[in-house]
Amino acid sequence: MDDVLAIAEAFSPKASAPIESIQAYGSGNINDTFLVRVSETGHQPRLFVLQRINQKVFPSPELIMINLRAVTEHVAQKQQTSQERRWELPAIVTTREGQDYFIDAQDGFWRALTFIAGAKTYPKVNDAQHAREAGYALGRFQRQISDLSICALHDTLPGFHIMSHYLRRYDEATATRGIDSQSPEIRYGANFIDRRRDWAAVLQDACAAGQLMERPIHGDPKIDNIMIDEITQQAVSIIDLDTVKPGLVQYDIGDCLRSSCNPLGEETDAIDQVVFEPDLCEAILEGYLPQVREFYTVEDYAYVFDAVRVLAFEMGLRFFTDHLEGNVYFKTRYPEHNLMRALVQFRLMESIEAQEIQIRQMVQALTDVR
Ligand code: GN1
Ligand code: MG
Repeated sequence: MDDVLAIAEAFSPKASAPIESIQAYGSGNINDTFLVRVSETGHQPRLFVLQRINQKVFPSPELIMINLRAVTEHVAQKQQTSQERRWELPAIVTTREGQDYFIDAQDGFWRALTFIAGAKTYPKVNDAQHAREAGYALGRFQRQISDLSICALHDTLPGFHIMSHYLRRYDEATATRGIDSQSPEIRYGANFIDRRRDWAAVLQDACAAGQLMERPIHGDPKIDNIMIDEITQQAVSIIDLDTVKPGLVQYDIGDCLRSSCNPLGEETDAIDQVVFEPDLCEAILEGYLPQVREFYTVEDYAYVFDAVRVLAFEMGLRFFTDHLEGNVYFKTRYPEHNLMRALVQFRLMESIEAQEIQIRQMVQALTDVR
């Protein structure tokens, strides 16, 4: 932690304010995150979140910071009336020199963000109320950035959510390792992918055909990136804004649904019990759809079902490929961790597919009454 202490000091407000503590924080799969507590004489300690950006994943992390500035300034400009419910996005904490980031002696890329007090995130959904709040938070965020020009945003992660890109990587990984000699789980996964690969680019195809359009999106609105107020139990923030960039709103609602309608969460090893829970889906859409009605088109609604199906597939494919590649992208706690995560997403996808008619009807019904 000694190195981290020196870096935290670069972001702490005054040279005289001692750092009280630094602890590892959160459960992100990509970056390293710490919570830093700074003493303030006569006041409560000040907290901020310190992160080292994973440069194997994000090749140009300075673009993340440019986007973050554009987004937070855009949102801050908008009027907030006093009777509105609490809602705050993480803001950049600059270094003592006024910079948005700090590069250490090993070329590590660090940045700091404000801490959202009195609220927490959950790795899986608790109940329908939690799901409704997750939907609300995503919808509210998308609405707030919907009038930000996509030209103002850099592509922080080329190929993100693009299925042809993930399938190419998968093909390369299988060409290197071969599948036939592998375990039954791997052969099952490979079969699963083969049966769906021709359909996988459905969202990108709809975009190329002019049915869907790129807008600013969050990119990673899984359930544990939604912060819930500890007292009111309402969503007060959506965090992890590294993947805010031009994309399809379907990636966002698909990711929100696939991560929030799986009550066992994406880290479970009870694969056979994984289901996509329709009541949670309904609650999310009830929270989400009223927020996005200003900019949603008829086609946007029509692709909500494909969105959730694709995002479960995308995540399964990415975890599976990472397992084949030797766990080079997502953090893992044991060698088969990514394989397990992939099987959870594949099982979830089967449950989604089995409920296609009901989910489509649900979206339709909630669209009719909006
Ligand atoms: C990664 O870092 P984290 O945990 O917020 C990943 C997302 C996945 C998620 C699955 C940049 O997000 O796309 O949905 O893991 N982020 C990136 O848990 O690849
Ligand atoms: Mg993330």
